[in-house]
Amino acid sequence: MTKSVFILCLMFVISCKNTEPPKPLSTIPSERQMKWHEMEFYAFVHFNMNTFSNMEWGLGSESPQLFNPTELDCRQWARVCKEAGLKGIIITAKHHDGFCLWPSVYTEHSVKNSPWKNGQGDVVKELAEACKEYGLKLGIYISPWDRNHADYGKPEYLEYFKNQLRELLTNYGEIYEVWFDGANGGTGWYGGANENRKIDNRTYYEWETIHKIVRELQPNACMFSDAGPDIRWVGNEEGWARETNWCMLNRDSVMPGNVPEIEWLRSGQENGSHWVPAEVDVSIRPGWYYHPYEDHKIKTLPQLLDIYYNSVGRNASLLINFPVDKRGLIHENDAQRIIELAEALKMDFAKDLAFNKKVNASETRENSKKYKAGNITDGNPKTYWTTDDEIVSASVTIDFGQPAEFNRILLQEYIPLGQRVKQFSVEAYINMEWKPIANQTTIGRKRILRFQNVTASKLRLTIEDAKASPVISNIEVYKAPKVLVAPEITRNKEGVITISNFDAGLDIFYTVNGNAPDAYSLKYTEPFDLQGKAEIKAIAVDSITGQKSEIAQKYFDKSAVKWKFKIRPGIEGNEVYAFDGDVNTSVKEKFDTSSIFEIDLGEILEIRGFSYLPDQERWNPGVIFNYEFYISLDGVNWGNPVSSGEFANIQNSPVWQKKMFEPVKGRFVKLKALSPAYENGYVGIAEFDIITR
Ligand code: FUL
Repeated sequence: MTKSVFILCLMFVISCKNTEPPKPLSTIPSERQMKWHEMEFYAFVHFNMNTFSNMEWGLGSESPQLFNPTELDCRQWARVCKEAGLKGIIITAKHHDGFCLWPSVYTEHSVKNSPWKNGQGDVVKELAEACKEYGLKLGIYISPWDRNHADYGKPEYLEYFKNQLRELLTNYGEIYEVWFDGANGGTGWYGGANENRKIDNRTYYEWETIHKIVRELQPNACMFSDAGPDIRWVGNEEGWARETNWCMLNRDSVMPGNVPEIEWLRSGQENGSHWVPAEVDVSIRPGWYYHPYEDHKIKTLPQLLDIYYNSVGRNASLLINFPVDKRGLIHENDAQRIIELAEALKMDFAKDLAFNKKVNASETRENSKKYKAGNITDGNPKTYWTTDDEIVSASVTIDFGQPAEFNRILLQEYIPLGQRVKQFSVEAYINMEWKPIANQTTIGRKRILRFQNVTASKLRLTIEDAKASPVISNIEVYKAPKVLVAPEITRNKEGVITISNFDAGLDIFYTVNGNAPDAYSLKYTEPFDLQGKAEIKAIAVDSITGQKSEIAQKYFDKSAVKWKFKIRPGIEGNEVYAFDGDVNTSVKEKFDTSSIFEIDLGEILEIRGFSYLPDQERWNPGVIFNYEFYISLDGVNWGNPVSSGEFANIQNSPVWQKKMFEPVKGRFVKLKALSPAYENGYVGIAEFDIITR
């Protein structure tokens, strides 16, 4: 044999060497979980009795007569979700108040006794059909806690609950997710008993039997709860998972409604016994259910983008909730916002700059082509790059061929073999030097890193540590456009103006004379002092593309620097909250026969109006309905009110209220509440301002 033939043979032998894949870790996803992972982003719909009683948690005593949507259209829900790229819809078939959206044969507390469609309707059925038509999957939320049922807390209720579950899992086709809420036990109507019923949430529900029913009737459905068994709650309802997020959990030490350590849910557990990945559930509005007074509180595009990157981008799935309104429709503003998000995401992930690019690895398993580095840029989720078993630290370098500008990196582990990476870093080759971009921990099914634009010819991913040989299936690199939303302008009590921007890579330009700003206006670099009246207008500008945001504008009267709020016993909050420029702080009190909020303006001014933003707190907002407004020169003699009446429709729309009157000179002002807007009986102020001449 000649030397060259020998070398060829040797190379052949080497390339034919053991190309066994790495052994899966002991905890890996099931097939049904793998299918669920692919869903990634899907919708929740909270629509039920609470929509009509204007509550978040109904008591169970509500009359079915209340349930009467005027234009219910599940096809509209499905259309919006489809357009937004969502893959499924989970419906609150029964919430804590016990009302059933389907005509269950086991209770009278359902749509069949409502005026809607003369009791002939079935919301679950209509949604199942709409989902089918639009190619979406259907999920079911059924609350274990039932504040309507007379037997809740007794074994009889369990039979009822199981029967209902069977109905839902038998009559509506394929169900992809069954959602078991952790909120459990407490006060309720309970068939008229009106009492507090405590249950032991570890034993009462006999979860094992319930799981069996689901497995038997819907073998492909994943079950969600605080403790899985298939999908876990992420430990908050704000829309984020931790950056370090493992799919594993010591499932047996958590029960629905009984979580010893919330961090286990937020980060998972590196050595958890079961595969129980996190689902991030969050509402597009503050509430889960529709309330007209939250029409102005739909999450902004920047907020939704953060939520997406902090969930899908952190190895979790995202369940975004639409509080369907009393008509039975996703409110047009919510629909518009979710489409905006879909469009922004489309642009963020428009062109993968790493696709099919050359990749080198510091190590490859058995030097085999099967596991070559190029597998991570081939767009095929089934191929991956991996190393020999004993190696837990290695790197891959992507060569763009020429300098490329980017600000997003998407990484994926091949999770059928388990989640492995514990620590990784990313560097960019800029001007012949490797510069660090990120130092991070877990990857999991999907990890997306966001950072300011860099221009580099190469990119290096180094797995610093892993539970076993790293198995990476995918790297994508993108240049997302800047998020051009109008900046936010605020002024604090001291008269300092801050203009803030969602995307740190943009410039802000502003004017203080009411003129429209452009790239030649004043450039905002830091907060500035502005004591007097001014109308500020600001825009965000992408200095590279020249693109501009919409104009933000805000009118300021005199600053509150000299103002003093009179704190009396009973008032919650501190003396600046009513004029600190922060809408999230407030002064408030429980309304008695009248409540007076008094401010010393520190100087005599000619006042011709005032503006009032009620307390914006979610749970117990202080909102004034009937009012009187007084002005005094000395704080002793007040005379008659200069303005009085009501803040019309403030219950439904607690936004800025403005009242104007004939100019009056004074130094002291008093906003007197004559009645609260809500039954909670609180009155208060988030922000207050005066309008001078
Ligand atoms: C919570 C429930 O108590 C809320 O009402 C809502 O359904 C949310 C998704 O889960 O635990």
